[in-house]
This record gives sequence, structure tokens and C-alpha cells, in this order.
Amino acid sequence: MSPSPFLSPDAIRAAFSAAMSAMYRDEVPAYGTLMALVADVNEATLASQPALRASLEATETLARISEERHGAIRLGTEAELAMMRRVFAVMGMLPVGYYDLSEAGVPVHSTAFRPVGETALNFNPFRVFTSLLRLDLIADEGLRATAEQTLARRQIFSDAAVALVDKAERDGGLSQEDAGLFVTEVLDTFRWHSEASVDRALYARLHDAHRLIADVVSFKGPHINHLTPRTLDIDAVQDQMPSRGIVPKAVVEGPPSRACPILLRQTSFKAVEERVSFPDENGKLQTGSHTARFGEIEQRGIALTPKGRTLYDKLLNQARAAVRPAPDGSNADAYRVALTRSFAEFPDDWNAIRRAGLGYFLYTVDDAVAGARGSDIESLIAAGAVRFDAIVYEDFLPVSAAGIFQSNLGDDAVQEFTASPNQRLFEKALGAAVLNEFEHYAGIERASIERCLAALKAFSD
Ligand code: OOG
Ligand code: NI
Repeated sequence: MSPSPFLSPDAIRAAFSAAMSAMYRDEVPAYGTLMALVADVNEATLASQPALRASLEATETLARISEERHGAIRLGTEAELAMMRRVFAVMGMLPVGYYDLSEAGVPVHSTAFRPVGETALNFNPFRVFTSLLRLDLIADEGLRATAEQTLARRQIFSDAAVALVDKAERDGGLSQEDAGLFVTEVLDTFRWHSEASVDRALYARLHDAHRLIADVVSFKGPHINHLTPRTLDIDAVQDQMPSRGIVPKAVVEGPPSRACPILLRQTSFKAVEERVSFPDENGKLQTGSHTARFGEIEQRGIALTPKGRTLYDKLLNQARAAVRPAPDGSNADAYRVALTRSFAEFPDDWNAIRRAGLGYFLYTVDDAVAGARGSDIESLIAAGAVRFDAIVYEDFLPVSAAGIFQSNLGDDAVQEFTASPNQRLFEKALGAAVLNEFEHYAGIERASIERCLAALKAFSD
């Protein structure tokens, strides 16, 4: 077989993620500071935990530990979302999950474009949480029409980017040279524009309707609004942010610190206020500001089953009902205590989590044990012939962790929107169905059990 003339989608994604990181560090200097802090904390954590270092060395590339895991954008129109799906497909990123953020008082619904499959995730896990603005949730009809017209006028993809996507779809990939051009052209879509595309009065009206509406409608493109490296010790980074001159949000979102990490813990520094110029009717520029962009960190644990997720949601709500974290951090310690107390009910032992059906696991044959046979996975585990490892959660928790959204929209007015889930409408705009994340993890688990049983049955024949 002759070698493929194309650069792999995984390699294109890795190049894109690296280019985006460099651009964002340049655009938001505080993000560069956060990256440096994350690298220092990760290094210190590895130095003090040799067992962790050894296990990461065996399973991952240590040099890449501190690289970005995700970013987020907000789109304005269905056409933008449909095109974005095609762009991400070139990089091996598929829509996984549906998130109705109106439940958290934010007028968007979303999916995550991400690599699917172990090889792709290991090569480069970069995901983009992608939201589509729900203009139908703007109550003022006049403002809604103006917002629609403003968005209809913008073109967020360059002609060259569109042509390269067409080419990739037609030919089945991009050459090394075309992939380089693709990264450059697509990166432009995510760039910050300090000149707004609306005047100050319209910006103010959009902002009054919801800060996020102003963030999407007022600009020429969907600037990347945060990037998120992985940290090996999220509590340490949270504690050390102030010493580097960056202001962390009040509390770490998600579950408490545990021996067996579950789902996703994340925190961020507060969005920075940036200078923006607004054109007036004579084309003269007026100065103002906009607050939207921040830096985040994440630490991931096991993917939970629907049963585990229900328990997680219950315990989180219970903790928040006991102590509602104040935006100024004044009750952060009390919240931490309430969270830990509430989660005492969630088993903190891998086998207990597994036996209670709370999490997804990958089962593999442990070759060291000879002679075990059978078709019952539990007895094979008991005999030591099959081992199990947690499947890492690769998705998001934006509704439970609405704190990330809220704290970066400003702590003051919490604007409320309520609406029913609208996944079908979202998928119609997207031009594809999203992958259901629970079914996906369940499928990985099921396949791993079948592989074990097939291997051990063959052995006994
Ligand atoms: C996306 C927020 C969701 C996360 O980590 O939960 C997200 C946004 O602010 O646009 O990135
Ligand atoms: Ni995020």
C-alpha cells in the first residue's frame, strides 16, 4: 500500500490546537501566566508523586500533560454552526452531547466537537465546546430582528477556508501543505476583533438583554472565549493564582477532591475587561470595553453512568442548597466542607463504584494469570484474570457547572431564561445528529467485556 498523501486529521487538530494556544497567549497575557503556573504545578506534582509519574509515563506523553484540553466558542447562526461542523470534521472532531444551557439561565444550546476513540484522544484530545445563540429567547422583537440582521451580514469563514473544507471533503483529506493553509485560515475565524461591528447604543441594548447576546452579535467573528489546559492538582493552581496576579473564580466547580476522581473539576480566572471600539454613524470610533475572555483549568475523572450522574447531580444540589457559593469567595471554605460532606455518600473506591453501577470501566485480560476461564465476567475478575480501569469522562458539565458561565458573565445580574430542551432543532441546524455520550461510554465498556470473554473462552477451548 502506498502511504497516504494526506496529513491525518489528528495531526491537523494537534497543529490547530498549538496555533490557537499561541494566538490566545498573545491575545490574553493572563492566559500565558496561567499556562506557566499550570506547568509549574504539574511539574511539582510529578516530582512529589513518583507513582503518578510512573503511571502517566506508561500511558501518556508527559511532555504534553500541560497542553490544552478544550476551548469554547459561541456562534450566531445556524449556517455558522453547519459550516463549523464541516471545519471540525477535517480535524477529526465530531459533535458529542447536547447541552441545553437555557436551564442555567444562558440563552444558548451547545455540543462539544471532539475526537472520538482512544487513539485519536491520546494523540491530541483538543475539544471545542460550541454554543449556538438562541435568538428566539430575546423577548424584545425589534431587538431580535436587529440582532438577526446584524448576524446575517457577517461572514466568519474566509473563502480560502471554505475552499479547503470543500477540497478535504471531495478528496478525503488534505495534503501537508493544504493542512498548513487550513490551520492558518481557520485560526482567523477564532481571532479577537477589538473593533465591534455595532455601535455603542446597540451594544448596550444587546448587553441589557443578556451579556452573552452582546458577546456574540457585536463582533465580526466567534472569538475563542477561553482555553483550558489540564492540571494534575487543580486545588493547588486555584490557591496559587493570586500569587501570580490573576484572580480566580470563587470556587472549583464540580465534585470535591477525592481518592477516585469522578467526572470533571474545573475553575478559571475571571474574564478580563478589554478595550473595544464601537463605530458611530459617521464611521468614527468610540472607545468602550467588553468582558468575555478568560482562562480555565480542568482535571478529569471517571465517566459516570446515568445512575452515577443522577447521584452526582443530587449530591451537588444538596451541597449547593446547604451553602450557595458567593461570587466574592467569602464562603468558599464553607462550600468546600458542604461539598465534601455531601459527597461522602458517593463510594470512593473503584470496585465499589463499579459494583454499584455508577461508572464506566474498561475491562482487559490480565495475561499474567494463566488458566482462568469462563463466561462470567465477575468470576473472571475475582480470579484475577480480568482487570478493570476507569474510563475517563471526555465531555462537559456546563449546566451543573453553570458557575463557569456565570462568573465570566459578571457576578452581578443573573439574567434568567427558561425553555425546554430543543435538541432536534439544534441537530437540524448542525446538519447531523450528535453522538449520545452515555451510549458511547456504554459501548466502549460493552465491547471491552466482549473482548475479554472471547479471549478467555478461546483460551479454555
Ligand atoms: C462555554 C462554557 C462551557 C466548560 O468548560 O464547561 C465550558 C462558554 O463559556 O462559552 O467551556
Ligand atoms: Ni470550559
